[in-house]
Amino acid sequence: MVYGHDLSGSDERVVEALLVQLSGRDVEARRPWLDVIAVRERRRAAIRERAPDAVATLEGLRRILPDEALVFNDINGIACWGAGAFICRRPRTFHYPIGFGCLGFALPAAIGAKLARPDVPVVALCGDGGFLFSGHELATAVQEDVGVVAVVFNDHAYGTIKADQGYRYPARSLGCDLRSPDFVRYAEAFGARAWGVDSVRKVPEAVAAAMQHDGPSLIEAPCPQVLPPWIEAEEG
Ligand SMILES: Cc1ncc(C[n+]2csc(CCOP(=O)(O)OP(=O)(O)O)c2C)c(N)n1
Ligand SMILES: [Mg+2]
Repeated sequence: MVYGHDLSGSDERVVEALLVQLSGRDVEARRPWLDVIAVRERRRAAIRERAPDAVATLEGLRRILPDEALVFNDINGIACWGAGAFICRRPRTFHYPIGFGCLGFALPAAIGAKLARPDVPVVALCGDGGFLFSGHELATAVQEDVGVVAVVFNDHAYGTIKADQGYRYPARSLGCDLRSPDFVRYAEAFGARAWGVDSVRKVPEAVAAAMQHDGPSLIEAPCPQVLPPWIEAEEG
């Protein structure tokens, strides 16, 4: 492990050779960059305390996705931690609609990206609420045979909003519970391959399996509701 990155085989030998070359040099000159790495590690550790399932899922995805894979996010209880916890190794590989935070972004954006870069895996990370803003674009993906992988994290709610409301107005929430459709059957109705897993932590292996096939896939997983990061930003 080097700075939290999983290295194996030849990667590890390269790092060992680099460390030999660096020994005795003035590493202080590199301090600002090392500080950035340390800050990122501390931030991920703090996020792990708040949202352990999210960090485990994002780390698992990082392990199974090649560095050049493209990840598209809606705002949901897993993906909203990605800006702090997902390890990016290539520019423009992690897409998160910060600012407008527009739900429904992830799947259509992923379809467009896969059309532009058919050579790399493309994954959309959606919540059950956000997926219903644009999930019908599975029709486009099937029609054009676009091999995106859509993940639906299902907590049967606008869960981050529900947790936010519960925090500000204890024991009260309004308009947040959702009666989700059966997302597997929904996707299959469009002609996509779809299946469910019984734990959010099984999402990475399911995404790895989906990447072995052509055409669009959907994976549905249960997920916990946690206070979203913007609460900390306001309170903190
Ligand atoms: C177009 C749009 N409408 C409303 C919102 C406000 N909003 C932010 S997160 C969220 C809940 C999303 O629910 P879901 O996709 O199920 O993810 P969860 O929070 O449950 O993990 C909502 C409604 C938004 N960001 N964008
Ligand atoms: Mg939800």
